[in-house]
Parts: sequence; C-alpha cells; structure tokens
Amino acid sequence: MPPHQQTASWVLYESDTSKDATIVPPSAEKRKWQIVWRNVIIFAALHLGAVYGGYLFLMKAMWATRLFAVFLYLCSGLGITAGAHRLWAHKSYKARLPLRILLTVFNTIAFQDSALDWARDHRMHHKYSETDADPHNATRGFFFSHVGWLLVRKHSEIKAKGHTIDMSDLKADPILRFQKKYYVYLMPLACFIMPSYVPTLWGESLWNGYFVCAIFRYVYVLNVTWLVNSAAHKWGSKPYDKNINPVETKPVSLVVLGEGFHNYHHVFPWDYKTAELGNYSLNFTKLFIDTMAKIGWAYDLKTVSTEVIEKRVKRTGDGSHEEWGYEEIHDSVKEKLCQD
Ligand code: ST9
Ligand code: ZN
Ligand code: ZN
Repeated sequence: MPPHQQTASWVLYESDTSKDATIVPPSAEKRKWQIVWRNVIIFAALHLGAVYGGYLFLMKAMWATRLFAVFLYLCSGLGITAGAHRLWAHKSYKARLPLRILLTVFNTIAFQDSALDWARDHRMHHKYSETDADPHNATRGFFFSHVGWLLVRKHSEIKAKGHTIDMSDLKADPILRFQKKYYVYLMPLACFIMPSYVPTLWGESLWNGYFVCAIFRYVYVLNVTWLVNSAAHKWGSKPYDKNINPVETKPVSLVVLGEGFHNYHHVFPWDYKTAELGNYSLNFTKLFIDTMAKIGWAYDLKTVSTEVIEKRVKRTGDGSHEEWGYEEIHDSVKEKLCQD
C-alpha cells in the first residue's frame, strides 16, 4: 500500500474520534418469548435433513442432479431477489405479465411464504428498521434476526403498526392473489415435489432428488437469505450512512445474488440494483433484470443519480467509500497538515 494511503487511514481513525459520536440504534428491551414449538421442530428437522442432503450433494449425487440443484438455487433465489424483494416489496422496476408469472413460479419454489406476506414483512422491516415493529429486528442479536424471529409469535408492535403499510398495489395483482390463495397446494408442488421428481428423469433416485434438490437446496437458500437480515446488519462497512446498522458485505453478496450491499439498500431502497457499483459477478440479480429489460419484459428501472449518492456519502458516510471516502480522507490530511 502506498505510504500516503497508510497515513490517510490513520487520519481517518484519528479524525473520526473527534467527530460527533456515531448514532447507533439502541438495543431492544427484554421481551417475553412465545415460542412456536411446531416451527422449532420443523426447522430443526429440515436442517438435519439438509446436512445429509449436503453430504449426498458432495459425495453421491449424479452430476446432472448437482447442476439441477444449483439451477434451482438460482431460480428460487431470483424469485426472492428479483421478485419478492426488488419488484414487489420495493417496486424498483416494472414487469410485464410473462416475467411476473415466471417470478411467481420461482418465488413459489423458494417457499418463503407468499410474495404478498413476504413483501408486507419487508416493507415493515424498512419502515420500522431496528425497532420491535421490524419483524427481524437486528438489535435483538444475530440469532433472532437470522432465524429466531420465525420461531416465536410476532411482537404486538408489528400487528399494531401493520395497518400503516399500504399493500393495495400488490393486492391488485391477480397473479399474487392466486399464489396466496392456492399457496398450500402450489408450494409443496414447486418447492418439494417437482425438485425431487425431475432428477429421476435422468436416472437419479427419488431419495437423492428429495434430499439434494428439495431439502438441501431449500435450507441453503433460506440461510443465505437470512444472512441479509443477520450478517448484513452487523459486520461490514457503512459508506452511505454510518448511523444505521445495515452494512456492505461482499462475502454475503456473493451468495445472495447481489443483495449484500445493504447499507446502500437501506439508504436508497428504490434502486433496482440494490447497490451502487454494478459488479455483475456479485450482482447476478442486476444482470437478470437488465437482460429482462433488453427483451422488453422489465421496464422503468429506477436508480439513483451519482450527485445524490455523492452528497449522501459526504454527509453521513463512515469514510470508507472507494471514491468519495478517500476524498474526505485527503481533506483531513490537508487540514491536519495546515494545523501542524
Ligand atoms: C422465510 C422468510 O424464511 C424469510 C424472509 C427474509 C427476508 C430477508 C430480507 C432481506 C432483503 C432481501 C435479500 C434477499 C436475498 C435472497 C437470496 C437468495 C439466494 N404487517 O405471521 P402471523 C398480522 S419464511 C401487518 O401468523 P404470528 C396480520 O393480521 C420460511 N400485519 O403472526 C396477520 O394475519 P394475516 C417458511 C401483520 O401468529 C396476523 O398478524 N415459512 C404483519 O405471531 C398473524 O400473522 C415459515 O416457516 C405485518 N408485517 O406467527 C412460516 N405480520 O396474515 C414462518 C403479521 O391473516 N412463520 N401481521 O393478515 C410463522 O410460522 C409465523 O408467521 C410466526 C409468527 C410463528 C413467525
Ligand atoms: Zn435490512
Ligand atoms: Zn429491501
């Protein structure tokens, strides 16, 4: 690293201590848990099954079965990222009928409850972030924000403030209403039966198909999704706003198809890229939406201007921004030199 950059990081550290203290959301008050034992047992069994499925995936399954599991990971992942998250919860772009149908199918393979319910919880997560009205309030710790919130009854604040979320836009979509109405039939078919059966077409056993392409793939996608609520609210940098918990994390982004740039996403939730720098290797969802836009299935892609981002980085960022963070550091160096 060149010497001027080393000095720069030191100055950043020094100058940070002289700045106003960063405001971090307070930890939540103690609460009484109403554990839902049915969910505890189901999730424990699923995770045990997934460990066995992971073993079969690595050691026993046919190559075609392994590839199919990865294909299902990408499809069901897009059903969450490009569908439930960027299209339905945030409306960061618009989609024509064929794409809405495709994403609903992908979303059902992911089994994270109906897209209507997913989007309702997610809108609460953004509006009431890090409070008890946020379903996976990250101030309650890693475990709660990762999976614990699915093992207990929801906080009364969620139900009390739930009416402030307008869902009329999504309820007006007949495809989403259809998915919710028939979820109890569609979900087992898409998430478990189809993934178990298809590998038998190339000679795989139903047993391997079930544990590899249904159970292991499902639990894997669940856990990487949950990492956005847990790890991406905990460990990483905050180039856009240092006063909130969400962070930028490339390792998470790699496995969640581009959803790990969470500091940016909480500051600019309407950007269809959910990130500033569109590095395709870390943002497969952006590549997918761009491709859909090229064939005319996606349109009105929303993004944020460079000027708006730059202003925000300079006003509330933690100084780690690749471009304007360094400028801030250089200014601090200049200031320090002038004082000396
Ligand atoms: C799953 C979801 O895993 C994961 C979501 C993760 C989100 C991540 C976001 C990160 C950003 C995107 C990154 C994507 C990366 C993807 C990468 C992919 C490669 N507003 O829920 P109930 C009211 S699901 C307003 O039963 P309980 C409402 O009246 C896994 N009102 O509460 C409701 O009735 P209704 C599979 C609300 O009884 C009533 O309360 N699914 C709201 O306390 C009752 O609601 C499961 O395992 C709201 N937000 O039960 C199921 N919420 O619905 C797990 C509730 O009729 N869930 N109300 O209107 C459950 O079993 C239960 O929900 C419970 C709570 C036990 C957790
Ligand atoms: Zn978040
Ligand atoms: Zn979001």
